[in-house]
Amino acid sequence: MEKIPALVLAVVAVLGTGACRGAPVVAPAPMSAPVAHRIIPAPASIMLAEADSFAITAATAIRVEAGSARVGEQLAEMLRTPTGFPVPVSAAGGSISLELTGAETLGEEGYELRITRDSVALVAHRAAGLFRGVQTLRQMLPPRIEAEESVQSRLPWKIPAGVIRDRPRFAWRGAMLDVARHFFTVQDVKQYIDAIALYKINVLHLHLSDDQGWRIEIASRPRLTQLGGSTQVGGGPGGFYTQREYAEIVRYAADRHITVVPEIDLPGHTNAALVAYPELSCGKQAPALYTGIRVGFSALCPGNEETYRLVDDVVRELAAITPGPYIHVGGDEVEALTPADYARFIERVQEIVTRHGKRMIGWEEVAKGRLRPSTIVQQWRSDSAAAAAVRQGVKLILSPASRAYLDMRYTRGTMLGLNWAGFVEVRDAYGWDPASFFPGVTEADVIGVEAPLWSETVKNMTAVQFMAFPRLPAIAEIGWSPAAAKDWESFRVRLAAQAPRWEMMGVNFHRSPQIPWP
Ligand code: NGO
Repeated sequence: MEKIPALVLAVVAVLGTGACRGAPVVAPAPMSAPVAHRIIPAPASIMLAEADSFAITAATAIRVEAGSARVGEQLAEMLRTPTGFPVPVSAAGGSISLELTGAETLGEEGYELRITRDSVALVAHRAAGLFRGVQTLRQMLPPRIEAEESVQSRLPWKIPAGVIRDRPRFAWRGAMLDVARHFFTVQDVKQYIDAIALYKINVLHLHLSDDQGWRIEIASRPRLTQLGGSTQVGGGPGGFYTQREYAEIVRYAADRHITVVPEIDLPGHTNAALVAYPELSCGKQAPALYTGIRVGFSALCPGNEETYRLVDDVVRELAAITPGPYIHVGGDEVEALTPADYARFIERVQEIVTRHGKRMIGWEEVAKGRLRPSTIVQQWRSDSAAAAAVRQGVKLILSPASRAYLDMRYTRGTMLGLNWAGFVEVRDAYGWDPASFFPGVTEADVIGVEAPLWSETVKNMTAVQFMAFPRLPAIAEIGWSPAAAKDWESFRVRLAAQAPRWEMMGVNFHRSPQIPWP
């Protein structure tokens, strides 16, 4: 702020439109909405002087230092194509600077943006913070910044002057993609990573195995993918990632400061594994490949030592190709085992994951076992399970199906998806708070939120996008923005402003009647 005393800073509170809460909504035309009304998730603090602005021109250059060079290059790439400007990146100088001189209090992902008529200074403590700040800049530029060819003639490229200070409320803001029910290619997953990065999502959870398919190569157990990867829901050809392809996804995500969390669902949801290794089922009968969408019928036999040798092989290989600290072991919906057998199984798997140097994550059912304090429980269905996990002293990821499941249908009128947890319109996805949603669960118990996209009915990327947009940005804001900045009237206007951007990006979305689309 020091550098722009001459500016009369208009305080554009993100809460600003809240006054009309409950009243009939007279929404401003989103395209003419102030820039503050375009940013999702809402920054922690934003002061803009809309009358003054920084313009990107043919002379714009980006100044970086060693630790900010990659993000500087990413920003330059974002600007070059649509503007047609050269946008050089160097240590020598430039009107846009990316610095890692930010205070430690900005944390891993916080950043500050100081924008004057002459310069843009983006400051963070870590490169991830710079990357998040670039997403804010991206949203402050006109939607045609997303164009895939030069639209230079349509100047100007302006960013309003002001100061933004921002950092996330929760450390975990995840998106889960089920690549087991329907398989998605490496290219598909990269496309999803690009779309979620725009909303400052920092975890991609890949659901890599289920009854219908095993999707990750395990070199010591080739039959898992040879047999278990050969089909999907509806009987299509399925598919799997080689370890090299998986590493490519991990690298692509890391480049966007997104951690990949691989999930192998155990001991249930294992029909595909049992097709490959029938001796691991208690009945020792080889099941047939499964292409339906029932759940709960399959389980690895917990009394068979061979089961733990398979789990060890899988976890060892997965740990070796996963730089992130977590391995998700599922644990949901096991109807075929006694509670005692289930609990013992989970505790042994927890030891295996720990031995391979990773932290275990499991769906809420795993809290029936005795958990290490480092284990993380992912709530999805019940509130009592969440409270039970908290009593064990573990932290929670919240994915309440009635709010955060991106595979639920929006309304009776939208046909794609399931509705066992009800219909989830945008306002439902937005209208809850992690610190007060469950009795016995406080903000300190929660490490964050995650939006799972299960793919029983979701067959291609057009469908993935339709289910994720606009609900994923709602979950992203719940995870990032301070509780005090949460405001439906403000959010729906900012959401409407995403439409031209998504159209430019080729991202399909649900035109919810709750949103004043342009
Ligand atoms: C449940 C189930 C999944 C389904 C999903 C569909 C969990 C954790 N287990 O969520 O197997 O695909 O619902 O919404």
